[in-house]
This record gives sequence, C-alpha cells and structure tokens, in this order.
Amino acid sequence: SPGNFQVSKGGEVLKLYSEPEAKCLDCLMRDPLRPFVPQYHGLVTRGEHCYIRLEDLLSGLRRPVIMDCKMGVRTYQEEELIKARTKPTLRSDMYQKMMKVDPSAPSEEEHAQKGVTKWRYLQWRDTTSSTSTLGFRIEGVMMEDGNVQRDFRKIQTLTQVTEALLYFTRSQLDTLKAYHSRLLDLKDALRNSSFFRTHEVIGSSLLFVHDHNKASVWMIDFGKTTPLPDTRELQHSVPWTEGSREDGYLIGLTSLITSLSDAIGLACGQQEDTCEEDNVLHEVL
Ligand code: I3P
Repeated sequence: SPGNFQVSKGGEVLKLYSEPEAKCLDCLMRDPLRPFVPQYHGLVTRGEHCYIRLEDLLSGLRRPVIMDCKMGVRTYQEEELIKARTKPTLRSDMYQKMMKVDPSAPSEEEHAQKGVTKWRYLQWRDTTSSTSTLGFRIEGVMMEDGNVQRDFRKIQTLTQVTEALLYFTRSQLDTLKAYHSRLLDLKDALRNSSFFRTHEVIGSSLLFVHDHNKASVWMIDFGKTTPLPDTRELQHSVPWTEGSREDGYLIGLTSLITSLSDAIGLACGQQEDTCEEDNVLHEVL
C-alpha cells in the first residue's frame, strides 16, 4: 500500500520497516533470487520511523505500466486462521470492504456483528478471485496515465487472466515475450534457491513493469514470508492442507506462464505478418 512508502532520492524508495521483510531481503541478497528482487540497501531512520531502503523499480522508465500479481493459493498465514478460531478479533473495516463488493457475502452472524475476522476476509478474497484455483491473482494494474484498476481481483478463470494480460500489454508481442522469458528464468532461479526451499511465501507479489522499450518482473513484498523450522522444506507446487505451510507459489507461476503463452498465441493471430512462428507455418504449408 502506498501509505507505507516515502519518496527518496537517487533511484531508491523507502518502505516502512518490518522485521520479517528486512530478514528476507538480507537473505535474498545472498541467494540466486537476487536478480529478481529490488536491491536492498539496509535501513534508515526518518523522524520516528525506520525504513527499508529499496531500489526504485520504476526509475528510468517513461510512463510505466504496472501489474501486481499476488502469488500463492492463499494470502493468509496459518497463524491468522488459528487466531480466528481461538481469539477472534472482529474487523469492521473488512466487513465494510466485503459489503461494498458483495452485500450477500457476510453470514447472518457477521451481519449482526458488523465485523469479520481478518482470516475470513482474506479467505473470502482468495476464493472470489483466482488465488485458490490458479495460485495467484491480479491485485491491480496501473496504466500509462496513472489510472489504477482493481476490478481484476474478481477474475476467476485462466481465459480471463489471458484477456487481462492482452489488455495490460496492449497485445504487444515483444512485451509479452519479454515477460514470458523473464518468468521462465525466474522459475529456474527458484529451483536453485535455498531461500525459496526454506521459506513460506505468503502475500508476496510479482510486479510486472514495462514502458515503450523495456519489460521486467520482480519479486516484492516479503512482510508475511517466514522461514520454516530447522530442516523443513516446502515444495510450493502442491495444494495447501492445514499445518503443511505449503503456499502454492509454483502453482501460480505455472498458471501465469501458461496464460502468457496463450496471450502470445492470440497476439500472434491478431498480427499474422509479424509473427515468426506463423510465417514458418505458412511456408511449410
Ligand atoms: C488488504 C490486503 C493486505 C492486508 C490488509 C488487507 O485487503 O489483503 O494484504 O495486509 O490487512 O486489509 P485489501 O487489499 O482487500 O484492501 P497484510 O498482507 O499485511 O496482512 P490489514 O488491514 O490488516 O493490513
């Protein structure tokens, strides 16, 4: 959320300090994932707050277009579910946000309380988006003019995701291909990452950023990413069951890669003359 950020200078942004995030970034600077994470420059105090100094991923870009994909099959920590059971705290702000989207979503009890637990709210977001089924969701898109669109959060199917990708890239083949190849490289780096093997990655996003001549993807937001106890490791590619701590990160990455392939195929069809694969096929036929 923009409220947690301070403008800095020299191609940096300041993000409000959180211990779990700072620990992750420390670890990530010494991991094969480093090229996929904004560079971390340590901490700084401004006024009474401590901040994390991060590379500004938008620096040097002209009228950038941005898409935030929240990764994983769930966006709440197991701890949140336990809290909801043992000492439930009701959130009226989350009840209000739920009502705004769908007044029929809260139960009778929740209506009476005018509140929902944080777990309930986050789980509702997960099941009314593609998070639970595809392992990620598009949280938001910002177009060249700075206009932010959040409607994508209600997307449920891979076909809808592909349509959103075509909209976000304006069907530009070079941009789609750059994103596709960056995600394949990321998948490779994740395979070799000891950070990834040993952390539960929750509520983290892939940030897609492009302008007229550059496109890249970055891993961001590690405030709810936590190390596993001693020698435990995650697969990241299996459904979550309570206690497993599996996050489904790779389920989401695979869905995204599939959707990008589909988008490339469709964008090819729209501009036959510029598509190499198509031309080869025409020659053969
Ligand atoms: C927020 C979103 C954030 C979450 C925040 C939610 O909902 O899920 O990720 O913060 O909880 O309000 P939305 O985007 O639908 O408005 P965390 O990921 O840090 O838990 P919060 O209000 O307790 O900060």
